[in-house]
Amino acid sequence: MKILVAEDDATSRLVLGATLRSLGHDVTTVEDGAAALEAWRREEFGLVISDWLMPLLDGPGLCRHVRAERRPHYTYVILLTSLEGKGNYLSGIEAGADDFITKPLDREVLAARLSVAERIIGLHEALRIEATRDRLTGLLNRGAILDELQRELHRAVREDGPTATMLLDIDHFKRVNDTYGHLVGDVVLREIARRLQLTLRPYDRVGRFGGEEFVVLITHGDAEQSALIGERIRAAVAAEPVEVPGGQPVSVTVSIGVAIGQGSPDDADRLLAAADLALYRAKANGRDRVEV
Ligand code: GH3
Ligand code: MG
Ligand code: MG
Ligand code: MG
Ligand code: MG
Repeated sequence: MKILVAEDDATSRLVLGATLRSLGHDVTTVEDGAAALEAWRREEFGLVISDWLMPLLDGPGLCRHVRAERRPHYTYVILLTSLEGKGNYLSGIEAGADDFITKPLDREVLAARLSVAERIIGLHEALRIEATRDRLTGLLNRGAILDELQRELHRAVREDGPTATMLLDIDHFKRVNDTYGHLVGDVVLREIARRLQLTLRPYDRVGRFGGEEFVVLITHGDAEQSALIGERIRAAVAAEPVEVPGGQPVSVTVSIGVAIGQGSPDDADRLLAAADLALYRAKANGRDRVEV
């Protein structure tokens, strides 16, 4: 596990860090809650182990920040304490802590607590993947790709650069279903999804928007580059018919509409509408083509 340790006492910090490493974990240590918060914002930590009393930001304070800032992954928080008493326990729970470890540390107890943490983090991750994936294609589902679009717009505003949104729609897909049946239609959808992923760069995002429509987000994409990527996708789909187990190969094409966004994080709806309009033009101009 990637573990972040916040502890102001140098000796305790060293001992805890060494113990966690000896248990096979990837550990980052910091001296205060404020430094921990900074590190947590920068990197993805599954588990935070924090001392209670620290000078700038204490354990419960750190915990409150972690709970307030929505991140896609869950952060399991364990508070370290030598403090006794119900009041502290309750205020730790109220701050959002998942568990507590009392000092002095016991290696076996620590290992046992970590196995609970691992189980909860694993469950959360499995749920998150389940909730963001499209079952048929394995791509991001509609909700997840819209979340990604929002994130991408914030990034574009921060970096003052362009970002492109692409809508793809399979041409005459109803015919595929009508001619070969729904199951073959599903095979085609899966294969198109696979070709999309193969064609895109690792940092571009692709999701199934619904039915036989897909969304592609081109990070830093300007008009020229996006037209190029769109054309690459179009060609990758049209190049070879889709192999179908026990049946004839099926030829399909896609139409693609591209819209370039810049400026506002509130642009998601406008961008999608513009991409939809471009897609409509691609259909009207004969399908199997890209319009920006
Ligand atoms: P156009 O070129 O204008 O896009 O024509 P089209 O036939 O693709 O358009 P239309 O929207 O009329 O048809 C979309 C079809 O996609 C209809 C629907 O049955 C099919 N479809 C949607 N989701 C699925 C799915 O999950 N599996 C299968 N096999 N077909 C699906
Ligand atoms: Mg985190
Ligand atoms: Mg302390
Ligand atoms: Mg459609
Ligand atoms: Mg279609």
